[in-house]
Amino acid sequence: MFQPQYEAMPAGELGELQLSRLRTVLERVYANVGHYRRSFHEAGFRPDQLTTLDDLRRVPFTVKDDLRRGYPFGMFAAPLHDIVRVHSSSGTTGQITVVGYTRGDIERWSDLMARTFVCAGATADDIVQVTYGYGLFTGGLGAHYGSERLGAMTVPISGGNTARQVQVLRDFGVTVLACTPSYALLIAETARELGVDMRSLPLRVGVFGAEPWSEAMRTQVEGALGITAIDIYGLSEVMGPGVAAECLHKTGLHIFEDHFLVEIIDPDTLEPVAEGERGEVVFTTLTKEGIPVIRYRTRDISRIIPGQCACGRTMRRMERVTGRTDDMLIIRGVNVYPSQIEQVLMGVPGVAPHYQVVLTKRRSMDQVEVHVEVGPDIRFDEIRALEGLQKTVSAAIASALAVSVKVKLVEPKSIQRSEGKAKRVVDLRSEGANQ
Ligand code: DLL
Repeated sequence: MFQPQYEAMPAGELGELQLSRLRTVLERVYANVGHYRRSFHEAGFRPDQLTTLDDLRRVPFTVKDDLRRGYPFGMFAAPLHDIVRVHSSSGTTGQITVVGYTRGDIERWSDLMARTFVCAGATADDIVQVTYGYGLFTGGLGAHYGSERLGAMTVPISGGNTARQVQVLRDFGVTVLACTPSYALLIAETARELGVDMRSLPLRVGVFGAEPWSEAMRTQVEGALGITAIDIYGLSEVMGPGVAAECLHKTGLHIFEDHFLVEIIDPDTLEPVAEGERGEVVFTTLTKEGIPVIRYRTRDISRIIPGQCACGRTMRRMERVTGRTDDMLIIRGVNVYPSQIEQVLMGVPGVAPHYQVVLTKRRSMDQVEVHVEVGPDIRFDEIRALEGLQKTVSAAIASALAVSVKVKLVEPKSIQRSEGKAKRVVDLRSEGANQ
């Protein structure tokens, strides 16, 4: 553990720490952020009325639109003079939102990312290749500061130029790779083409996150690179990476609860779900100064895994995030996440782990088509083999997800590879695809 005094804190002590930190952060936003002052007033709540953690339920939720309305700096709780860094969310679902960090925030973030690396088994003796993008995205610099805080040799290569990534992995004897899981697959594919046997290199661990990925994808990447792949989670509004991470037991992601208070709610009723049930993850930051968020609705779906982890960390674990409420497809009444489709595809021999879910509209009805690449062993001109494979994929999806979708096999390499977050859903419903 990197900070055992916190990571293995008894639950009672953790609760006390959270309560005192919660009071401080509520006072901070009440005093400094117009949005919170107004929303607390409307709810008839004052920070000095907080006596238990449950009292937080009297405070309204914060949503992405609240942050957008404050664009760029309106939600900051510290004077701009004290802000030493800004990042922003990726903006894939609308206008970007800006987050600001004080010097203290950067310190704590570095610690939490060092914790993340230690969760993955990394030490100061490791060589860490940071392939998350550097820039406004939190992945690159977040991982960079954490790796340096750990004392590891840090290679700040950022994303892109995949052949160069392979060369550096090999020549520098890199032992830890930090990137998105989909980019890890592209690195594996590129290494194969370059004749580099990744499995014979010193690379040992992957610290992968920033997008949903399935357990089957983990097996693929681990096999292709000859590593242990660890899932790490975070979001820029809450801090960036370093909010939760798997340890080597790989039984859920430890939430760093001394800094983030977690709630799981039913996204329709907004009430807490029963313990261990799945729902939308809501975070309150307990120690951030630049832009604390109170009851922030992430739109990510997960659940708290009951029980203790064998690693000795007492921080509770969340299940891997299967998807976001806004990525959820409703196919003839059945809720489906792209990552569930991924899980099925990866279990079918003959298809490659590259896919996209394409949405179109026909006579005002939504159509869902899964495009998946055939693997290198299947000849694309063998009609019969393709027909058989298509039937197998369709049947596997129908049996696993209880809904049938149209499957289209596409040629190897025809699905665009990503150097960051993969685009799994292509929505053509409002384009010329309407028929
Ligand atoms: O993706 C921060 C990050 C960087 C996390 C590097 C991990 C590693 P955003 O760009 O704001 O921040 O996107 C946050 O990405 O709400 C989830 O929907 C998704 N996400 C992040 N990590 C995971 C994960 C970064 N391990 C959004 N599994 C979040 C599934 C993830 N989804």
